[in-house]
Amino acid sequence: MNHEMFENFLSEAIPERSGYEAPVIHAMRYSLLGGGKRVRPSLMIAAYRMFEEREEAIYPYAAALEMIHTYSLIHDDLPAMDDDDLRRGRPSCHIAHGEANAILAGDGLLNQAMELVVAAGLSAEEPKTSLRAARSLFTAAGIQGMIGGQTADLLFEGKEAKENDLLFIHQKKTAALIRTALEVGGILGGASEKECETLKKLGEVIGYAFQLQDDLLDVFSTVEELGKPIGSDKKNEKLTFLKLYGVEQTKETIRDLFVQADELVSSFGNNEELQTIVNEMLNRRS
Ligand code: GRG
Repeated sequence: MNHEMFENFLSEAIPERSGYEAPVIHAMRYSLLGGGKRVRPSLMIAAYRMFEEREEAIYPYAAALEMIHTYSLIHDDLPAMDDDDLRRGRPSCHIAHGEANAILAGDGLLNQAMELVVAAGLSAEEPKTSLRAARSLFTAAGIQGMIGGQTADLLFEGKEAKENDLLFIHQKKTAALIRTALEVGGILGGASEKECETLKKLGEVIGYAFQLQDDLLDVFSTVEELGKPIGSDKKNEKLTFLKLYGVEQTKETIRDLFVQADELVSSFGNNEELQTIVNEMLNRRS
């Protein structure tokens, strides 16, 4: 992915305004443009580029996904949820812009994501393909995906639970957006049904690994490296794989998932960009 072009696209998708809506726009831009690894757009674009050369066509979808992800981080940091003061190396949105603006900024980002995807569909040559991509994206973000997972995550705070409960939370809260990133890249690139299924499976595998790493980083990383508070899971009595199974098993499971991911990526030709991103993700330190 061309990072500079994508950052420009994101910035232009939410231009600064000086009118009455300025406070919410400042808050949206503050969170969206203030750092972030851009893992999900990178995955979407890399999946797309296995089938299509020019990446700009998929920017509206990649930007929409990053907006949805950013809104979830803003809302997750609110006092009513995880109550975290630091995000992407800076004060969380509600600390910098106030709680009301942070709620609105999250809502605004979700809405802007919809506007981008609808506009892209209207000018597409094959609107049905755009609708399939839109359905994947918004289902992943909704009650069957990220919102459902976040609800379960809150439900299990401080509670005993089984592996299946944990799997539900990880698949929905974290893996759903990663899975749709790859699926949308495949759908819009023109991948076959079978290839889309493989991409979805890959998304589940790396989404799970990504969450297990997040558990480890929350304990063993530093605030400087992560750009967000460490020990947040313990503070909120979160149910995590690490808590259930310990460090060694968590690391071993990540290694197993890595092998599975490698096999799935290798089933595609022209997969260098995707391979690089998956490797970077699975070796991440922040
Ligand atoms: C509030 C609807 C709603 C959902 C919140 C994002 C989320 C769901 C919770 C945040 C806590 C958490 C551990 C989520 C798992 C997903 C995850 C690892 C998010 C962080 O993603 P990165 O590392 O962040 O890609 P950057 O800042 O690099 O974009």
